[in-house]
Amino acid sequence: MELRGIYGITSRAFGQSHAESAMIFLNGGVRIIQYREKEATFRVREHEANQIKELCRSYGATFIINDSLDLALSVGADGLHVGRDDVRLDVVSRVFRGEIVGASASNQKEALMADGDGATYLGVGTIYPTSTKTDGDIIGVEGLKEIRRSTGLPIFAIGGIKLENLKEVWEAGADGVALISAILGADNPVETARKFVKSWDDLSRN
Ligand code: TZP
Ligand code: MG
Repeated sequence: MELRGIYGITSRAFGQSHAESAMIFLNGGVRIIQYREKEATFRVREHEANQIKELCRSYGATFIINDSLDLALSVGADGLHVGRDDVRLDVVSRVFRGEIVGASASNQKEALMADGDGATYLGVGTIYPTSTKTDGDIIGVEGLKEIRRSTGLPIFAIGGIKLENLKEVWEAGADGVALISAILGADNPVETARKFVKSWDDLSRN
């Protein structure tokens, strides 16, 4: 599985359901999808995650679950993404058979710890202010560059990323970008997803 490019995170913040969010990303050419739901019951999340896993299978996309090791085990996800408030990476590596383990990092220390504890990629942010997550530190592209210098793991930059700042994030050394608002909140989300995929391909080729 190639850990680079556009990474779509499902969300109900812009009116779509999680399955609809996933379909938008997939139809727009995005091939890494994360299911992120912090409020619903386990059984509701299990149902939604299974739906999205099947969608990902039929598109040949990678399916990652946010936060919940139990959910990732239950549905057999390809990957799990954990942050500082979630299950520890050493526990994940003991019990999770999925090949992808993502960890959030907002500074060099967290990046180095995640690297040492077995993460296979990093979610690095919050890069720019965004309405979908307001509790994280804004680290800017300077913070991203510092983390880039400290690890060889694939880095997905996250937070406030738009078509207009994609080049800046690419130049700072990200391997990909994780997105909610710029795609799911766009007037034409599928078309916008396509633009992100193409823009990232163009940047990577040149
Ligand atoms: N972590 C940092 S920002 C964010 C998460 C989960 C939400 C995604 O940001 P955006 O600006 O909606 O793409
Ligand atoms: Mg989390």
